[in-house]
Amino acid sequence: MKKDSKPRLLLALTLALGVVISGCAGYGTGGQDMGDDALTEGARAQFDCANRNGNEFIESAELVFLVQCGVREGQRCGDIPDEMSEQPSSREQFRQGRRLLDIMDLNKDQKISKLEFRAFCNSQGG
Ligand SMILES: [Ca+2]
Ligand SMILES: [Ca+2]
Repeated sequence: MKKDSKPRLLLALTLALGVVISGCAGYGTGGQDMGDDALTEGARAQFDCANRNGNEFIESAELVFLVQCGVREGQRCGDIPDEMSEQPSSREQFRQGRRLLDIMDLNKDQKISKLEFRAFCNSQGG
């Protein structure tokens, strides 16, 4: 459920990268998530919550999850709602998601990286 398609090239790349990374960072959780250090615990939880396919980005298809995971314009990062019951309508979630992409997507590649998410969280004061 994690990795999708594009097997070989990606695998080769990952392996090559892994060699480089394990060379200079022989510690940590052994995950592929470099850059996690950049996020506070709560913000990271929200990022992971929305990042359904487990890659390094929140893509446009995942924007509604970002909203469902409690990310709001003008609110501090880190609060995942306990219940999903008090969610805006799906149309509203979609609208807010697009708005969040607008705000966060600094390099305009239509997806939100962890760094962009961190920048957003910092600007929200948390
Ligand atoms: Ca993703
Ligand atoms: Ca981006």
